Amino acid sequence: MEPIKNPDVKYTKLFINNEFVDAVNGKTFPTLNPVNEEKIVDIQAADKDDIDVAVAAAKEAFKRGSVWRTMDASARGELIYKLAELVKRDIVYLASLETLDNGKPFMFAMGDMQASINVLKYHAGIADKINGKTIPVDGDNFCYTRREPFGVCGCIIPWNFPAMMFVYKIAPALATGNTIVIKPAEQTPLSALYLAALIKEAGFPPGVVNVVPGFGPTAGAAISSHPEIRKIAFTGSTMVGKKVMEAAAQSNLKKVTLELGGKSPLIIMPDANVDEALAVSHMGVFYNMGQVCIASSRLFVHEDIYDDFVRKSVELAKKKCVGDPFDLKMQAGPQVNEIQMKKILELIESGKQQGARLQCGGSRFGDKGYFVQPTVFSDVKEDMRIYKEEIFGPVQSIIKFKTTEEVIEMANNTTYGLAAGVFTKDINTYQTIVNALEAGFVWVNQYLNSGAQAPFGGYKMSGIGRERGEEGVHEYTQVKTIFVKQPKCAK
Ligand code: TXE
Repeated sequence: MEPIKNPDVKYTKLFINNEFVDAVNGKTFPTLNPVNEEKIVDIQAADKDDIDVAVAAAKEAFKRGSVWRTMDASARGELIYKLAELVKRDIVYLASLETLDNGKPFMFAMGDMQASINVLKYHAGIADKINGKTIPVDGDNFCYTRREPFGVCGCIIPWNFPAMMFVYKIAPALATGNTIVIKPAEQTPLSALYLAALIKEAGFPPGVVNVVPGFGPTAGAAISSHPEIRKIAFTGSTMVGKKVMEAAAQSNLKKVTLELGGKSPLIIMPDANVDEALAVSHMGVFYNMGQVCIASSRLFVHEDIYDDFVRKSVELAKKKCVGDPFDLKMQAGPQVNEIQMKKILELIESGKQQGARLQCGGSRFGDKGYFVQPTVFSDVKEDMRIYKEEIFGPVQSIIKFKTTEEVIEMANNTTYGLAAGVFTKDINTYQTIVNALEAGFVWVNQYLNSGAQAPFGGYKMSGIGRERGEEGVHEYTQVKTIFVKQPKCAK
């Protein structure tokens, strides 16, 4: 499949009530091409006033008696399915737009779009299967529960998987009958705005989905503190996650779900299939230029196989083709922006200074665009910043261990708890490790694979709540319990 190298940008305005509109104050911001640092286009910037307009539209769409509110759940499912088909129809264009705006290699962007289609189809199917319960309570009562929508949901998403994150948020919210105000990341607004046009084309009523590109401290903060938004779903940094939760608490105690950062351990036991473990641990941290919340950013390798594993990991990193993400031969593109590139280079510097052994990479790649060389550190220790902090870049940190007990302790020695992995052929070892790991998602003899049906989310400071699967759907509902007086003879 060939990309469209210069995709036309069709939409640059806020999407409210199924129309593209200017921001109230008319301000704009540029979105940049991370390959050449040049402006792609100016985007209308939402601020507090625009969030108020968008929330009013979403509230109106949710009003009792509205088209959306009275629509059958199966009909909501059909609309979501239609949206999935439109994404499929325009997959090459959407993936090309994502590559342009984010810098990820085109085939990765295609993978994101396919994952988005899968997530939409899952939620299309589940829309009319969100059941309550009948509960055998004591006394002359009939008791049942209903899972009801919250009403207006706010969503704030990051730039590492722009379209996918958009879909992860809107699909369960729509399946459960909510309405939405969603803010894409300021670095990557383009695919979200195109998806907005597809939402209209699919036939969703006006106001059901409103897309408000803008900055975090303005538009984002206005969403998290809005008194009429009843639930907020956020994906981003742990630091901002705390702010979102604080604003939610201070405003109206809206329900909060958070998907935050990680420092995920991947453990390679001495009996592992080394060839597979090598390839998987490489992808685990270098996929999407390391800009993945579940990146296997701490690689624990048993001392018996350590030297060989490090040597081969370095060979893999050195072979990586870095360059123009529209070139199908490239396996890595640039980081999303200058801030991220500088953060990564600064952490690499800290690794060098704190005594980790730099095996390859370690610098910027070229002098135009936000490229970073694939970097491997060995001899990483627990007190180093590269062990503790989320780098979010193409940096592999390898740590040597001796015993199972020791590696469990080290793996859990982090404030995060998003994901983890283990490679071993021993059933007892794998069960011991899997059950001991403090992480919301654990892979065995693989890493990164996932599915729309499987719940995903973090332990500890990696998040609150789950996305995807039935658990993810339930996060967009609140339970109403109904007690009905019942005649004795009905018991
Ligand atoms: O994240 P922010 P940034 C991690 C990763 C990365 C670091 C910083 O380590 O290097 O975070 O990235 C919005 N109120 N992750 O600065 O700021 C913002 O506009 C409300 C991990 O880009 O958290 C954007 O839409 N919203 C992560 C979103 O929050 C605010 C993915 C995320 O941006 C806000 C991204 C505020 N006060 C970064 N300030 C993952 N879990 O995958 C910002 N935002």
